[in-house]
Amino acid sequence: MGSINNSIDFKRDGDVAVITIDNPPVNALKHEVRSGLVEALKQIGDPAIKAVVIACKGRTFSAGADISEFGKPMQAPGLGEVIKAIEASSKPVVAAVHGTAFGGGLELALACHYRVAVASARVGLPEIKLGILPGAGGTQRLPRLMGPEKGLAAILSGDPIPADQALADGIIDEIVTGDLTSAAVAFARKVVAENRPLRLVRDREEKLQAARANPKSYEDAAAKLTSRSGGRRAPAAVIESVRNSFTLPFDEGIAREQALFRELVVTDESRAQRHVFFAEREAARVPDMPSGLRSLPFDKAVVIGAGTMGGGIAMCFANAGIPVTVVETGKDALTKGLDRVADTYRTTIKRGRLTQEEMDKRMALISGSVELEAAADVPVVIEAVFEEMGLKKEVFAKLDKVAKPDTLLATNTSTLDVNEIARATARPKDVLGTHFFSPANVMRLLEIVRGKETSHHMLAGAIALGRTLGKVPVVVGVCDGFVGNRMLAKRGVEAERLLLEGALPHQVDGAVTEFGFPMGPFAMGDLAGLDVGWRIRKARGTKAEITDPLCEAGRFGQKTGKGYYIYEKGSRTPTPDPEVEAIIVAASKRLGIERHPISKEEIVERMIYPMINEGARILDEGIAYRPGDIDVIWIYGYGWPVWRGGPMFYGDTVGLPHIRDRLAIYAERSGDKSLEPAPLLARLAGEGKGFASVTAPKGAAA
Ligand code: T1G
Ligand code: NAD
Repeated sequence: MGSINNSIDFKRDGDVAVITIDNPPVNALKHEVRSGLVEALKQIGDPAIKAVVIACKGRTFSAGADISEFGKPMQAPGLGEVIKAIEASSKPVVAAVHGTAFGGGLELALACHYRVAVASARVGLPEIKLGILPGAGGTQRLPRLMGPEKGLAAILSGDPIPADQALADGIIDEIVTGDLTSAAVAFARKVVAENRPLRLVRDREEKLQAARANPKSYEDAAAKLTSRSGGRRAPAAVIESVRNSFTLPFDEGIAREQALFRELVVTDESRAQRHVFFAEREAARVPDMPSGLRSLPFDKAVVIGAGTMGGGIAMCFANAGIPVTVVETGKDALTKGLDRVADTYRTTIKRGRLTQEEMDKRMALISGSVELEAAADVPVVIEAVFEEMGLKKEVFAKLDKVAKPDTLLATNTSTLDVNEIARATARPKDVLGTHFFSPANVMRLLEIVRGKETSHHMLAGAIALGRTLGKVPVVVGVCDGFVGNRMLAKRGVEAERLLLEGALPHQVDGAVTEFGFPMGPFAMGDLAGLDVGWRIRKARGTKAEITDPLCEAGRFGQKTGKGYYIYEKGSRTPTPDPEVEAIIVAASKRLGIERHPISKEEIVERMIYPMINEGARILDEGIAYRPGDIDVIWIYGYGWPVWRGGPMFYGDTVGLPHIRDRLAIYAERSGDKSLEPAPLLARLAGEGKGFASVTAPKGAAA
């Protein structure tokens, strides 16, 4: 409880006023905080007060505007008024920064005359990650400290800037040690004692001169930085607004920034990215999970199998500083697997994203073995051997004998029944799926597959492990392909149907990448390896009219240099291959299908709507708790464009009645009953509702 209101406290430390924000967990600048700040600043007129410090309680300086207030009528005072009140001060105002001063939080600090920070602090303007731009002066003040080009890069990436870098860039004036507020008060007293100038950032023009002298350099930098922004509105608005910082008078720049902010905050793009922000945090919540569960100490690990996935998973542990042992069938396979890991690190070094010293440190954390006994004394084992049920059950039965009690036993299977694998042990409560995505050391998603017997203790452990490895954990139930691959399979069937009817891989991939995916279904198939699906189909006795002949011809994708596309040696660039076109045309002929042109719009509908439909079934079956979980899975596991919010959010944006009607047409045309609108989708469409109205059933177990 502050002296001004619940969120704002005003204290005197001698001749320095200390205004403290206290709105846990991240001091978001909600209405009460803003009005409290304006009230507090009214009190600094007291002649006994020589300077002011603005600080925050808890784990961080303000992380910005309260995102949950967006889309609602904004209550006055706005952040702009708070900033005006700070800039109107005739006494030095010092911001005391710790944790993450993000968005409006940094803009508040930039309105102060000086900023001091602890060494662990980070600052940034991440608004672009919410489909907006800084709306409280960030695009006008940050370029005045860093210069327009550096400022532009910082705002377009939205990434955090560590304190030492912020000091070098002139954002922070001093890095302090000891108690932050006391150090800030001392700094403020020094400013008064040394009669330092009260320069507002708004009046700082020196860093703008270079851009004014050579605006082309800015335009070139802007073009380079947004070469892959795919027509999204926010990046273009940021470029315009930062340009205004050195081409318009300050107040005009501010007015235009606010206008752009108002335009963007109501776009589907921003609504989508705000949805993802909260959905990502919600996704790790398991409705029936008791609180206060004891977590597992993940201080070492074992990975079984050093193939495409095993190697990547081992890198996740090493990247998190956790020693890991990789177990393989024999020395050759082990050496091959560890060599591939080293190659991957070397590629990262070549790209300038890792130092040799860092690589050496991580490789030193990865050891190899051909003995499963290596798993005798570790808190977690992740199995990533071939996708064959018999083999996996054999491995888990052996693990059951070797591993100590309370070991998290996880399988990386992408499709198999986790309950059946668990039953190969006497401790099914300790077994679950940890479904990583290829390349495992890059993709951030971790589908945690909860088995019927899986204990809350192990579930909580797996979620915590996911976070430790820098992943976005989402808990799902057991079914064929879980959530992501189950929906992907629907897209795969329709993608092959499109090829048979008249499209070619590059046309389908072109439409899907234009929609916003980094790559289309066929290039993605080539990356993951067409043989994975082929092994599964052979095991099940099902077939694919086009992909099977490709695999029989040894075209497994990038790993064999040929798949749906052909790849030059050492290149990952897909090139259309007339041989593939011939195989496709032959398949259409074999099946008596008349090939015809298919529009981009139809391709996109048939790539997306069947997945949304399957998502509705997944929700109905309780395999996913919330529509947002499905969206997070697709954004972090399958490259769904974040500014479209994920398949379920996108479905609501398009409107479920339209999707229902289109699906009915495609089902009719193809005779494929699985394309008929799912009961949940049809019901919501009929009721004029969206998936957003679907919430996690209380106490639900996936
Ligand atoms: N508004 C509302 N709630 C927020 C929030 C925010 N800005 N930031 C975090 N939360 C909630 C979050 O939902 C979660 O809630 C809890 O706080 C802990 O967060 C004018 C307009 C600061 C790095 O984009 O990046 O300013 O799930 O789990 O991992 O120009 O939160 O517990 O119920 O993420 O330690 C710009 C967003 C806003 C920063 C902390 N600011 N936040 O990470 O905890 S736009 C941002 C973060 C703006 C101005 C514009 C991270 C964090 P719950 P958490 P964390
Ligand atoms: P892979 O063929 O590249 O590697 C499998 C490795 O397991 C091989 O190196 C093999 O020698 C080793 N192995 C086999 N039996 C073993 C045993 N008894 N003990 C130790 N090692 C053994 O396969 P992958 O693509 O890495 O797939 C591994 C698992 O991950 C599968 O279950 C697959 O479904 C799943 N998965 C694959 C992907 C993908 O995109 N490739 C994505 C997610 C999940």
